[in-house]
Amino acid sequence: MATSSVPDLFPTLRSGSDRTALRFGDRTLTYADLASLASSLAARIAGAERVAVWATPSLETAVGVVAALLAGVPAVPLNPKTGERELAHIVADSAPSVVLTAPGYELPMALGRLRRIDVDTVADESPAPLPAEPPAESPALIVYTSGTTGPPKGAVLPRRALAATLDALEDAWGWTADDVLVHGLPLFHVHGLILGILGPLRRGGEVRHLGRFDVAGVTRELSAGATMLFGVPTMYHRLAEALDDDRELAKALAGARLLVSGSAALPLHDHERIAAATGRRVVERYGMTETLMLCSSTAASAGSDGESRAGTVGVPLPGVELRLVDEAGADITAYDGETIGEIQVRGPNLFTEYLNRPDATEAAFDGSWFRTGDMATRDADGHVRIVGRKATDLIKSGGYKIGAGEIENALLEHPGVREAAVTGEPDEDLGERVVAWIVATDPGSPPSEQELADHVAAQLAPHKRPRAVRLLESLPRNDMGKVMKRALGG
Ligand code: MCA
Ligand code: AMP
Repeated sequence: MATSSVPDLFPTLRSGSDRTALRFGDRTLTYADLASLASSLAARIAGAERVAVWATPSLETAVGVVAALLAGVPAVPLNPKTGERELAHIVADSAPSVVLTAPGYELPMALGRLRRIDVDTVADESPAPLPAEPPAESPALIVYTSGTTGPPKGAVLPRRALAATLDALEDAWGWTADDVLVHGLPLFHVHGLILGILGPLRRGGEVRHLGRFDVAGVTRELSAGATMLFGVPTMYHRLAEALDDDRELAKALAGARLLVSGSAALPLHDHERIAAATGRRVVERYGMTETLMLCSSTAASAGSDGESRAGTVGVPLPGVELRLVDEAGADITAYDGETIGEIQVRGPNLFTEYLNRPDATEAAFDGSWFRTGDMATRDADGHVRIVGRKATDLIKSGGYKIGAGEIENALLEHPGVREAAVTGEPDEDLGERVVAWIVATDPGSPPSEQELADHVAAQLAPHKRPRAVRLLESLPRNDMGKVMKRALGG
């Protein structure tokens, strides 16, 4: 066994335990299997500068990411639905030399020059030894996230940030090796990958991934021993909608130890419907790609006798320093539930930089404090209530962050578009939906809504496509020529 001077990110991997670690459909791996598979793969990719992971919701993605983490090679998870232009950007920016994928996928041209490794999920008879734990500050993952303008930026997340955030959640949620997590989140973002896969593995517990989210899958797994559910508000909204006529679902949710929502605000109405039908309060937590998890309500608030604090995201997690700052840059000291300021944070959970973007990294910080761009108040007992965002140019749809600027740029490349502005509009299911305001090159024959939606889906990603296109003769602009999005309802 290799010795290491740094505590292991996944201590249970060294134990050779035959407990189940991962379950995807009817395929499972024990900790011993996972250690064997991931250490063999780690040996194959050792020394690579970075690896891309074709992050389908599969066992192979989980094994590939764990292998990269064992090898100390930063992994770049890729959304398999990413369109041409966005994928080309991510690959050029992160410059991986290898791509890990489940077998059987035809990978897009943008990945054609990389060495392809099909991830094996049949455990080796004579596995390679587990490598020594890499340094805590070394980069573990590079996760791409949208800003208000320009293409997505790669947030470089060191190992210590992963460990810090997962251990803070252990405290807040009483998360143990006995927990069995069920989720159907995608595996190319922090929520589904770091919390949903690496979280259970760090605790030595089990994760069951549904492949894709559906109400029946949640019911089945929570009725068969799963103890926790992670989801975005759209998923809880769909569960709340189904609860009226689904007693099995109500029973399954009532039996869960913890139902956790995050990535966007869970509307009060859905909180209340779930509490009324199940006696369980959804625990809301707040985080960001760059900062990992920042705030959460505690497990104690989840039971039927738990105090109702719906509408807040709880209190800062252990190790997280949080302050509210007013427009003039001054610290807000009031805990009055009224005074609004920007949330700024620091702590061991933070990213180190945006890859290749020292300018953007510098702009993101106020001294040592990271500017989240989220606006909030604080109650007398420290509960944080998010009331909005500083930028109108960020849209959260179904838990995905979408920058208005990247969609505008893609739309402007379409020959039928002369001017474009993108806003978010309330949507009952997705929280917000993308709306495109277009001035056509030829107003007599504008491009169709479908054509523009397909264009954006092909260039960026299907979830970034406009859900509505509105034609205008001109965009409302101020004296400086800047589009007045508020006049468009954005
Ligand atoms: C899917 N579609 C969407 C979205 N999702 N359109 C807008 N917004 C979306 N969020 C599109 C698909 O491209 C597809 O279009 C059509 O809707 C139906 O696709 P389907 O796969 O059936 O979608 P769905 O099942 O209805 O998806 C809804 C979903 C999904 C399950 C809620 O959006 C989802 O998994 N969201 C999770 C996002 C997430 O993990 N965020 C974490 C990042 P077409 O037919 O044209 O292809 S935030 C984060 O990590 C921070 C740290 C945090 O705090 O958690
Ligand atoms: P992302 O950059 O995709 O990781 O998204 C991070 C953003 O999601 C945060 O800055 C918040 O605006 C939002 N967010 C995450 N969790 C919550 C929550 N529980 N309530 C409200 N907003 C949230």
